[in-house]
Amino acid sequence: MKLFSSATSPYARKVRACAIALGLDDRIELHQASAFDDPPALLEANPLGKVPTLVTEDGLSLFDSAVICEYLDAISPEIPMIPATGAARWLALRIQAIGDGISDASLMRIQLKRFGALPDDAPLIERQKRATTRMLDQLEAEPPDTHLDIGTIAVACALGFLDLRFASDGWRDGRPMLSAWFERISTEPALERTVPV
Ligand SMILES: N[C@@H](CCC(=O)N[C@@H](CS)C(=O)NCC(=O)O)C(=O)O
Repeated sequence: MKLFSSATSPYARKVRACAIALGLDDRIELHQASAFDDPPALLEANPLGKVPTLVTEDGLSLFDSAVICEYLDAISPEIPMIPATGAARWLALRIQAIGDGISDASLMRIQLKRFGALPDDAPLIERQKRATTRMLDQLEAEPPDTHLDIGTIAVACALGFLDLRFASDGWRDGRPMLSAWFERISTEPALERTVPV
């Protein structure tokens, strides 16, 4: 399988971490792609021009990160990252949406600033920041489980992205429970091996 990925994308990290946890990483060939450069091979696989994009061994291209993780889960004999049924499934998917939502808001902040040339206090940027703050506060009140699944991976990748791009926001400040959760989950090999640089 071929995975179009970038070293800093929290969504690509989510897929790579899932692949490691599912014992599939040695079947994946990583193709580093800078999405905004519109590399032709990426556009051919995914006209939306986004990473992550996976091309399966059958030549099917899959995106976005949630769909790719679901595919990897389906072809792996390991314990699933997405529980098949019941309350555990909806909880894991809900936590995934929380992690991806924080990543979406963070990415939007970057793009509005970089491409929209907006100042840090522009209303749309402030809105993304407020959404992130509220969700981080909710996670502090109710930290996720400490086992690895699609939800905990997504939240860990989102927090890692905050460390990379918004370290000065100090997301750990006043959030000891979430900080401790993050320290603990970050020792999982799937996350340790995919830390963004
Ligand atoms: N919802 C998508 C988001 C993917 C995404 O936005 N990736 C960014 C890189 S972090 C990208 O490729 N951006 C290029 C663009 O928006 O044109 C997913 O979960 O895979």
